[in-house]
Amino acid sequence: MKIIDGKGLANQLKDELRLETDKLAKLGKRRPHLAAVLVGNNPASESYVRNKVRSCQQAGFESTLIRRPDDVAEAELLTVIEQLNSNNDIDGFIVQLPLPKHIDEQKVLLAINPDKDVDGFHPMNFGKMAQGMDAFLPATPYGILLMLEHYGIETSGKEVVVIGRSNIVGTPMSILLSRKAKLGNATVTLVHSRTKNLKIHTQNADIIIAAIGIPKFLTTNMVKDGATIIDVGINRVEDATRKSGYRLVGDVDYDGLAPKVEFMTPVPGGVGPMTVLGLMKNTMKAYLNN
Ligand code: BQF
Repeated sequence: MKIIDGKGLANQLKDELRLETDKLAKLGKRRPHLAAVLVGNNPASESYVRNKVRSCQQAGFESTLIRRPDDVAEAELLTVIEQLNSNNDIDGFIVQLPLPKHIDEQKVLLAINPDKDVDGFHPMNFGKMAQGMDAFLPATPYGILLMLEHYGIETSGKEVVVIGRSNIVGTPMSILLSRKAKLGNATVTLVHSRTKNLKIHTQNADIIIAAIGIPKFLTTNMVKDGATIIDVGINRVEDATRKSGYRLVGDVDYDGLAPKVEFMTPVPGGVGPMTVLGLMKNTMKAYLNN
């Protein structure tokens, strides 16, 4: 089994961004600038936003973190978004998800200027993506495409099974891989919680992208020899032996599958770092579009 080193690849690609931004700075130009809006203090969200701020430093970007309390009014959050939309110093921004239940997530995403929507969650970007137009790709599918490309994993004509149909991973991933494009041309099956006999589909797959959010959901008996496994799951499970009190477990039984598959992403250090890298690439794209 070959490990797909997402962390190493993300670091390499961030170093390449750094060379680009240092060159811009030497020419007297400003650096790309990403802003993040964090509502409340959910520990997982805190850690994701920290990763993004640190990645900005690595890539030589400016970053700004805007915090609001858990009980922020929806109207105030929309005002923050309006200010970011019209602030010419900000190339792109994200609103860290999930949001508290009293806030309408769709309303918030629709308020983001699509030209600054570096998460690619606005329906304008989603629609453009689905039609093969130039757009900000959602960060996780984008990062996965870059991994497949860098490891020379062919998708054309392959059977791909995507497990999970979320707006931010499963659905866009299935669209991108089925498109007529260099990193596409696959025969894609999207399976989900209502799929009958899911194993029938996964056993036939050359590439499986697991994004269902259930620890170790994909087991050895569900996979054919020599398949490629992309594990999007980041599940926190209790672990008293860690000082944090938890560890991260993917959607895949990594140890069981290791002897059987050709390529696999680890958790942590696989898709997660490439997701953040996708966001950095989108921010650079927003900067260059201005
Ligand atoms: C790693 C995310 C679910 C819901 C909202 C590196 C990240 C995670 C893991 C990270 C994620 C997941 C992010 C690792 C951002 C990926 O080493 O394995 C980085 O920061 N992510 C997010 O912003 O929102 C989420 C998952």
